Amino acid sequence: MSQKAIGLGLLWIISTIANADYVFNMTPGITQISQGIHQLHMTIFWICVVIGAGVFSVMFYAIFWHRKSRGVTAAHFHENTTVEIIWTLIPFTILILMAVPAARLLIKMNDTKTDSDLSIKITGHQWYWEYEYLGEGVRLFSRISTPQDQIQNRDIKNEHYLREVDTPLVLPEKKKIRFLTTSNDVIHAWWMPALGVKKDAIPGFINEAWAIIEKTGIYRGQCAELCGALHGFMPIVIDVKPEAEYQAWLQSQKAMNQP
Ligand SMILES: [Cu+2]
Repeated sequence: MSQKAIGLGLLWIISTIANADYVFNMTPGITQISQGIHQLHMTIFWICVVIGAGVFSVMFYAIFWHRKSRGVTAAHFHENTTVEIIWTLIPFTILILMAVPAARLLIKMNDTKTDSDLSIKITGHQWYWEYEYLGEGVRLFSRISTPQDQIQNRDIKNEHYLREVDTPLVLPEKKKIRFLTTSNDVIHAWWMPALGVKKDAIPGFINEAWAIIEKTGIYRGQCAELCGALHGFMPIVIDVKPEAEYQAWLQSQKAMNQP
């Protein structure tokens, strides 16, 4: 083996190790629904892999094995009913098998009506978010907090560049939270990948989504509908707290709002 080949091999090994954390897949998230979406995504991905491998194997076998230089001549049959029935029934069965778990999950995702513990009204504005804790008299305005110097390349960008806000949406852990999204101007979309929630916020309409969050922590999302010049500058941050801490925070907010 030449020195160059060894060098390239070493370079490949080093770059592979360096990129070990570089993943392409979706994350499972922190709710049963987001994990369900992830599972469904993986199941359907593997079904596609098996179909792809099967179809390409047969295709390449046919191309190489039955090539002209081997003296193979084409068969002369047309309209074989048995084959046609088989190649209709197999995809049909696969589609039904995929549709059943997908429909089940969709129905679950849309069940915003039963037993919700609290409702948050989310209003999109050009270009910030407004959160109202319905029935609690608490309202927050959440704007991007990345300094202009970083955006204008005059300063070094921090870890959560463009994904940080002044006031995060505070949510309780293990409670059924109903989100009602709407907008004050143009169409926005409230997208929080960790919750498996992505809902359009449309002026004059109210869309619904829900989540029971299983894990405390800070999670980040973005506006996912092109909504004007600063569309990329209206991030979403949620701060998920244990129930008791959330209640204490809510009471402090209520106290602040009192005249
Ligand atoms: Cu927007």
